[in-house]
Amino acid sequence: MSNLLTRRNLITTGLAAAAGVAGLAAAERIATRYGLIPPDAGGWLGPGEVLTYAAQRLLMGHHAMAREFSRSEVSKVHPISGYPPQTDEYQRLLHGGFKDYRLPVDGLVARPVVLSLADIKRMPVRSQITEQSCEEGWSFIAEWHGTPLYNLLHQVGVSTRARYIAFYAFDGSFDSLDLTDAYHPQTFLTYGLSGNELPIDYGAPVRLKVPRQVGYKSIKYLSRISVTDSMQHIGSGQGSNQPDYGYTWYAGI
Ligand SMILES: Nc1nc2c(c(=O)[nH]1)N[C@H]1C(S)=C(S)[C@@H](COP(=O)(O)O)O[C@H]1N2
Ligand SMILES: [Mo]
Repeated sequence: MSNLLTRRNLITTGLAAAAGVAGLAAAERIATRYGLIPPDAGGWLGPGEVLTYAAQRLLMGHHAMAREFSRSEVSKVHPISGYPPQTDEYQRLLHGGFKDYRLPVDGLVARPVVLSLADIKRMPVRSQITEQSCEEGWSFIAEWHGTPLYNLLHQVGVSTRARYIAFYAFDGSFDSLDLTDAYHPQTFLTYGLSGNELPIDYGAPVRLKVPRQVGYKSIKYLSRISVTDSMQHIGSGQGSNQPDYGYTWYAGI
């Protein structure tokens, strides 16, 4: 029996037990229909991660919100992960005050666009005071400004064939979200921090904020967004460069 089947069985057996579903075949249909099998179940994920994804999708539903805080709870120190991109392209954009910054949004969309920073700032402005937790053990609460990603997704018209949104960065990082997390109201395209422009260290000019997942899903220095029906062409097929460091594609908290 393949790993995929073994792990599928693990979920469906658990589902059948937990939900009192009559029969494994019914549980299997439910797990597939409601998207409880993560896209990487056949590969490098352990059963634990598969269950985490399934349990969060089941127990938290599609609209569970990350906790939001008040301004008085904002952390004094905002730790930084990584370094600003050293590429010529990024350095040129930075020195031009990001006037020449362009964000292509392509793939399975009706209306591909190439957005300037001004275009992004014209979308409805929202803020969130949320906690970012790094897999390395630190976290901080900060106030971020931007627009919910769903505004962009509505603008470009996501195809019914779409399953993932891939995010690429100027420093070579990349990651992806399923549509549940991509359309989640707290998933933001972010260009401001604490009432100011997004500082370079925190991902200028535009980053992703995904407060329902661990920090590495909040890709900084966004250079391209692409809508796809498969992870096959996102990196080496794992949908993220984090698995190269031993971390999982789905990192819900
Ligand atoms: N492009 C890019 N995005 C990135 C990273 C990075 O190195 N490059 N680090 C990630 C990690 S591991 C974390 S915890 C958060 C940290 O965000 P911060 O530096 O704003 O605190 O950014 C994430 N996004
Ligand atoms: Mo991190």
